[in-house]
Amino acid sequence: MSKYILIIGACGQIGTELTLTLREKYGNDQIIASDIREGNDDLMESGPFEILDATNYDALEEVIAYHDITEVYLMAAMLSATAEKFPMRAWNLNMNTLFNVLNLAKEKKIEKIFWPSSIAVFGPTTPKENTPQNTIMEPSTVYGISKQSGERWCEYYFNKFNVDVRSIRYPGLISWKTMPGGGTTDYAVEIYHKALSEGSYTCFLEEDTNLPMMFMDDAIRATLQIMETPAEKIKERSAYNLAAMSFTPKEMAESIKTVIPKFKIAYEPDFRQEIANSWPSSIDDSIAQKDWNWKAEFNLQKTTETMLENLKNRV
Ligand code: AKB
Repeated sequence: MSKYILIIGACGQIGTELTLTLREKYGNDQIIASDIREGNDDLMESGPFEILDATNYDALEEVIAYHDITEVYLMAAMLSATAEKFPMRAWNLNMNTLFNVLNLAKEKKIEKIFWPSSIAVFGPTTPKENTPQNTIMEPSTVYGISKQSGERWCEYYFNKFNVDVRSIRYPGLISWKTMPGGGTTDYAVEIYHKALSEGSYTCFLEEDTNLPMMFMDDAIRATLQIMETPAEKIKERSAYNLAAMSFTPKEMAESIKTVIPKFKIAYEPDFRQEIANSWPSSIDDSIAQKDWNWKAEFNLQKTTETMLENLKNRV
Protein backbone atom coordinates (compact mmCIF):
# COMPACT_ATOMS: atom_id res chain seq x y z
CA MET A 1 0.00 0.00 0.00
CA SER A 2 1.39 3.42 -0.85
CA LYS A 3 1.84 5.88 1.97
CA TYR A 4 1.03 9.56 1.85
CA ILE A 5 3.04 11.67 4.27
CA LEU A 6 2.22 15.17 5.56
CA ILE A 7 5.08 17.35 6.83
CA ILE A 8 3.89 20.14 9.12
CA GLY A 9 6.41 22.98 9.35
CA ALA A 10 8.01 21.88 6.07
CA CYS A 11 9.71 25.22 5.41
CA GLY A 12 11.82 25.26 8.59
CA GLN A 13 15.39 24.10 9.14
CA ILE A 14 14.60 20.39 9.56
CA GLY A 15 11.34 20.37 7.58
CA THR A 16 12.94 21.51 4.32
CA GLU A 17 15.61 18.79 4.22
CA LEU A 18 13.24 16.16 5.55
CA THR A 19 10.68 16.92 2.82
CA LEU A 20 13.30 16.79 0.06
CA THR A 21 14.74 13.51 1.36
CA LEU A 22 11.32 11.88 1.74
CA ARG A 23 10.37 13.01 -1.78
CA GLU A 24 13.52 11.40 -3.17
CA LYS A 25 12.74 8.20 -1.33
CA TYR A 26 8.98 7.80 -1.82
CA GLY A 27 8.26 9.99 -4.88
CA ASN A 28 7.36 13.67 -5.02
CA ASP A 29 3.58 13.27 -5.11
CA GLN A 30 3.46 11.11 -1.98
CA ILE A 31 4.94 13.80 0.24
CA ILE A 32 2.71 16.78 1.04
CA ALA A 33 4.61 19.75 2.46
CA SER A 34 2.73 22.28 4.61
CA ASP A 35 3.52 25.41 6.55
CA ILE A 36 2.02 28.81 7.40
CA ARG A 37 4.19 30.37 4.67
CA GLU A 38 5.79 29.27 1.42
CA GLY A 39 9.31 27.80 1.44
CA ASN A 40 12.32 27.90 -0.87
CA ASP A 41 12.17 27.06 -4.59
CA ASP A 42 13.51 23.51 -4.16
CA LEU A 43 10.70 22.70 -1.76
CA MET A 44 7.90 24.52 -3.58
CA GLU A 45 8.78 23.17 -7.02
CA SER A 46 9.40 19.54 -6.10
CA GLY A 47 5.91 18.48 -4.96
CA PRO A 48 2.52 19.32 -3.44
CA PHE A 49 2.30 22.14 -0.86
CA GLU A 50 -0.52 23.36 1.42
CA ILE A 51 -0.72 26.55 3.47
CA LEU A 52 -1.74 25.11 6.84
CA ASP A 53 -1.94 26.33 10.43
CA ALA A 54 -1.78 23.04 12.34
CA THR A 55 -3.11 24.64 15.54
CA ASN A 56 -6.46 24.58 13.67
CA TYR A 57 -7.82 21.03 14.09
CA ASP A 58 -10.47 21.34 11.36
CA ALA A 59 -8.03 22.69 8.79
CA LEU A 60 -5.56 19.91 9.62
CA GLU A 61 -8.25 17.22 9.44
CA GLU A 62 -9.35 18.53 6.03
CA VAL A 63 -5.83 18.38 4.55
CA ILE A 64 -5.34 14.87 5.96
CA ALA A 65 -8.64 13.63 4.48
CA TYR A 66 -8.09 15.35 1.11
CA HIS A 67 -4.64 13.80 0.57
CA ASP A 68 -5.37 10.40 2.20
CA ILE A 69 -2.51 11.01 4.63
CA THR A 70 -1.25 7.97 6.57
CA GLU A 71 1.81 9.49 8.35
CA VAL A 72 2.49 12.92 9.84
CA TYR A 73 5.85 14.51 10.67
CA LEU A 74 5.10 17.43 13.00
CA MET A 75 8.12 19.72 12.63
CA ALA A 76 6.49 23.08 13.53
CA ALA A 77 7.67 24.50 16.87
CA MET A 78 8.86 27.67 18.55
CA LEU A 79 12.48 27.11 19.65
CA SER A 80 14.19 27.91 22.94
CA ALA A 81 15.34 31.53 22.55
CA THR A 82 12.13 32.83 20.92
CA ALA A 83 9.96 30.86 23.34
CA GLU A 84 11.50 32.75 26.30
CA LYS A 85 10.17 35.97 24.70
CA PHE A 86 6.69 34.64 23.87
CA PRO A 87 5.88 31.95 26.47
CA MET A 88 2.16 31.63 25.80
CA ARG A 89 2.54 31.63 22.03
CA ALA A 90 5.23 28.95 22.34
CA TRP A 91 3.07 26.81 24.63
CA ASN A 92 0.03 27.13 22.34
CA LEU A 93 1.95 26.33 19.17
CA ASN A 94 4.08 23.52 20.60
CA MET A 95 1.27 21.80 22.51
CA ASN A 96 -1.86 22.37 20.40
CA THR A 97 -0.27 21.10 17.21
CA LEU A 98 0.83 17.97 19.08
CA PHE A 99 -2.62 17.37 20.60
CA ASN A 100 -4.26 17.84 17.19
CA VAL A 101 -2.03 15.23 15.59
CA LEU A 102 -2.28 12.79 18.53
CA ASN A 103 -6.08 13.10 18.53
CA LEU A 104 -6.26 12.47 14.77
CA ALA A 105 -4.26 9.27 15.32
CA LYS A 106 -6.50 8.30 18.25
CA GLU A 107 -9.49 8.71 15.88
CA LYS A 108 -7.64 6.41 13.40
CA LYS A 109 -7.42 9.17 10.78
CA ILE A 110 -3.64 8.70 10.56
CA GLU A 111 -1.47 5.66 11.35
CA LYS A 112 1.91 6.98 12.44
CA ILE A 113 3.44 10.19 13.84
CA PHE A 114 6.94 11.61 14.11
CA TRP A 115 7.26 14.40 16.67
CA PRO A 116 10.67 15.89 17.55
CA SER A 117 11.77 16.36 21.14
CA SER A 118 15.01 18.04 22.19
CA ILE A 119 17.92 18.02 24.63
CA ALA A 120 15.98 20.97 26.13
CA VAL A 121 13.88 18.43 28.11
CA PHE A 122 16.86 18.30 30.49
CA GLY A 123 17.59 21.00 33.04
CA PRO A 124 20.14 22.30 35.54
CA THR A 125 19.64 19.33 37.92
CA THR A 126 20.25 16.72 35.19
CA PRO A 127 23.69 15.01 35.14
CA LYS A 128 25.60 17.09 32.56
CA GLU A 129 28.04 14.56 31.12
CA ASN A 130 26.83 11.55 29.15
CA THR A 131 23.25 12.32 30.16
CA PRO A 132 21.38 9.00 30.32
CA GLN A 133 18.08 8.19 28.59
CA ASN A 134 16.21 8.09 31.88
CA THR A 135 17.33 10.64 34.46
CA ILE A 136 16.26 13.78 36.33
CA MET A 137 14.33 16.06 33.98
CA GLU A 138 13.52 19.49 35.38
CA PRO A 139 13.69 21.80 32.34
CA SER A 140 14.01 25.50 33.18
CA THR A 141 12.97 26.96 29.80
CA VAL A 142 9.53 27.47 28.23
CA TYR A 143 10.58 25.39 25.24
CA GLY A 144 12.00 22.62 27.44
CA ILE A 145 8.80 22.49 29.51
CA SER A 146 6.73 22.13 26.32
CA LYS A 147 8.98 19.34 25.00
CA GLN A 148 9.02 17.51 28.33
CA SER A 149 5.19 17.72 28.54
CA GLY A 150 4.96 16.63 24.91
CA GLU A 151 7.01 13.52 25.68
CA ARG A 152 4.68 12.61 28.53
CA TRP A 153 1.64 13.01 26.23
CA CYS A 154 3.21 10.90 23.47
CA GLU A 155 3.82 8.07 25.91
CA TYR A 156 0.30 8.47 27.33
CA TYR A 157 -1.35 8.26 23.88
CA PHE A 158 0.74 5.19 23.07
CA ASN A 159 -0.15 3.43 26.32
CA LYS A 160 -3.84 4.38 26.41
CA PHE A 161 -4.81 4.51 22.75
CA ASN A 162 -2.05 2.57 21.00
CA VAL A 163 -1.04 5.63 18.97
CA ASP A 164 2.16 4.87 17.03
CA VAL A 165 4.14 8.02 17.84
CA ARG A 166 7.94 8.12 17.67
CA SER A 167 10.35 10.77 18.84
CA ILE A 168 14.00 11.80 19.11
CA ARG A 169 15.65 14.32 21.44
CA TYR A 170 17.53 16.30 18.79
CA PRO A 171 20.72 18.09 19.84
CA GLY A 172 21.62 21.42 18.14
CA LEU A 173 21.36 20.89 14.37
CA ILE A 174 23.87 22.21 11.82
CA SER A 175 22.77 22.64 8.20
CA TRP A 176 23.58 24.66 5.11
CA LYS A 177 20.35 24.43 3.07
CA THR A 178 18.07 26.33 5.47
CA MET A 179 18.88 28.60 8.41
CA PRO A 180 17.66 27.73 11.90
CA GLY A 181 15.54 30.32 13.70
CA GLY A 182 15.13 31.19 17.35
CA GLY A 183 17.30 28.48 18.92
CA THR A 184 20.18 28.63 21.40
CA THR A 185 22.36 26.38 19.26
CA ASP A 186 21.90 28.62 16.16
CA TYR A 187 25.39 30.07 16.66
CA ALA A 188 26.80 26.83 15.24
CA VAL A 189 25.24 27.65 11.85
CA GLU A 190 25.63 31.45 11.85
CA ILE A 191 29.37 31.07 12.51
CA TYR A 192 29.97 29.39 9.10
CA HIS A 193 28.03 32.06 7.21
CA LYS A 194 29.99 34.86 8.93
CA ALA A 195 33.30 33.03 8.52
CA LEU A 196 32.79 33.10 4.75
CA SER A 197 31.20 36.55 4.40
CA GLU A 198 33.19 38.53 7.00
CA GLY A 199 36.04 36.33 8.20
CA SER A 200 34.91 36.85 11.80
CA TYR A 201 32.02 36.10 14.17
CA THR A 202 30.78 37.44 17.50
CA CYS A 203 29.33 34.53 19.43
CA PHE A 204 26.38 34.96 21.84
CA LEU A 205 27.67 32.10 24.03
CA GLU A 206 30.86 31.94 26.08
CA GLU A 207 33.90 30.24 24.53
CA ASP A 208 33.76 27.16 26.77
CA THR A 209 30.02 26.36 26.47
CA ASN A 210 30.00 22.67 25.60
CA LEU A 211 26.78 21.52 23.88
CA PRO A 212 25.62 18.37 22.04
CA MET A 213 25.34 18.96 18.27
CA MET A 214 24.62 17.04 15.07
CA PHE A 215 25.00 17.60 11.32
CA MET A 216 21.66 17.67 9.49
CA ASP A 217 22.38 14.62 7.30
CA ASP A 218 22.74 12.53 10.46
CA ALA A 219 19.53 14.01 11.92
CA ILE A 220 17.52 13.22 8.78
CA ARG A 221 18.96 9.71 8.61
CA ALA A 222 18.01 9.11 12.26
CA THR A 223 14.49 10.39 11.63
CA LEU A 224 13.90 8.09 8.67
CA GLN A 225 15.52 5.20 10.53
CA ILE A 226 13.31 5.45 13.63
CA MET A 227 10.21 5.76 11.44
CA GLU A 228 11.13 2.65 9.43
CA THR A 229 11.88 0.49 12.48
CA PRO A 230 9.20 -2.17 13.24
CA ALA A 231 6.86 -0.86 15.97
CA GLU A 232 7.72 -3.61 18.47
CA LYS A 233 11.38 -2.51 18.50
CA ILE A 234 10.52 1.05 19.56
CA LYS A 235 10.70 0.61 23.32
CA GLU A 236 10.87 4.30 24.28
CA ARG A 237 7.56 5.96 23.53
CA SER A 238 8.55 9.28 25.11
CA ALA A 239 11.65 10.16 23.02
CA TYR A 240 15.11 8.70 22.37
CA ASN A 241 18.39 10.35 23.36
CA LEU A 242 20.45 10.94 20.21
CA ALA A 243 24.09 12.02 19.97
CA ALA A 244 26.80 12.72 17.42
CA MET A 245 29.35 15.20 18.86
CA SER A 246 29.85 17.83 21.54
CA PHE A 247 32.02 20.94 21.25
CA THR A 248 32.46 24.51 22.47
CA PRO A 249 32.41 27.71 20.35
CA LYS A 250 36.19 27.88 20.85
CA GLU A 251 36.66 24.36 19.46
CA MET A 252 34.40 25.20 16.56
CA ALA A 253 36.48 28.30 15.78
CA GLU A 254 39.66 26.17 15.83
CA SER A 255 38.06 23.78 13.37
CA ILE A 256 37.08 26.66 11.04
CA LYS A 257 40.67 28.00 11.24
CA THR A 258 41.95 24.77 9.68
CA VAL A 259 40.09 25.85 6.50
CA ILE A 260 40.09 29.67 6.93
CA PRO A 261 43.30 30.42 8.91
CA LYS A 262 42.50 34.14 9.34
CA PHE A 263 39.09 33.50 10.93
CA LYS A 264 38.55 35.49 14.17
CA ILE A 265 36.00 34.95 16.93
CA ALA A 266 34.82 37.25 19.76
CA TYR A 267 32.38 36.50 22.58
CA GLU A 268 29.43 38.61 23.79
CA PRO A 269 27.18 36.27 25.78
CA ASP A 270 23.51 37.29 26.05
CA PHE A 271 20.34 35.78 27.61
CA ARG A 272 20.90 32.56 25.64
CA GLN A 273 23.92 31.72 27.84
CA GLU A 274 21.59 30.86 30.74
CA ILE A 275 19.58 28.53 28.50
CA ALA A 276 22.76 26.81 27.26
CA ASN A 277 24.04 26.45 30.85
CA SER A 278 20.91 24.51 31.77
CA TRP A 279 21.45 21.86 29.06
CA PRO A 280 23.70 18.76 29.04
CA SER A 281 27.22 18.85 27.58
CA SER A 282 27.03 15.35 26.17
CA ILE A 283 24.39 12.68 25.65
CA ASP A 284 24.37 8.90 26.11
CA ASP A 285 22.42 7.48 23.15
CA SER A 286 23.23 3.80 23.75
CA ILE A 287 19.52 2.89 23.89
CA ALA A 288 18.89 4.29 20.38
CA GLN A 289 21.99 2.39 19.24
CA LYS A 290 20.60 -0.82 20.71
CA ASP A 291 16.91 -0.47 19.73
CA TRP A 292 17.27 0.75 16.14
CA ASN A 293 20.99 0.61 15.30
CA TRP A 294 21.64 4.33 15.48
CA LYS A 295 25.18 5.51 14.61
CA ALA A 296 26.28 9.06 13.76
CA GLU A 297 28.63 9.69 10.82
CA PHE A 298 29.62 13.36 11.12
CA ASN A 299 32.16 14.71 13.63
CA LEU A 300 33.10 18.40 14.01
CA GLN A 301 35.83 18.48 11.37
CA LYS A 302 33.73 16.69 8.74
CA THR A 303 30.86 19.05 9.54
CA THR A 304 33.10 22.11 9.14
CA GLU A 305 34.48 20.95 5.80
CA THR A 306 31.03 20.04 4.45
CA MET A 307 29.43 23.28 5.66
CA LEU A 308 32.14 25.57 4.26
CA GLU A 309 32.31 23.72 0.93
CA ASN A 310 28.55 23.90 0.35
CA LEU A 311 28.09 27.47 1.58
CA LYS A 312 31.04 28.64 -0.54
CA ASN A 313 29.52 27.05 -3.66
CA ARG A 314 26.21 28.74 -2.89
CA VAL A 315 27.76 32.20 -2.61
C1 AKB B 1 17.32 25.17 20.27
O1 AKB B 1 18.46 25.64 20.39
O2 AKB B 1 16.32 25.67 20.80
C2 AKB B 1 17.14 23.91 19.46
C3 AKB B 1 17.16 22.68 20.31
C4 AKB B 1 18.41 22.26 20.97
O3 AKB B 1 16.17 22.02 20.44
N1 AKB B 1 18.14 23.84 18.44
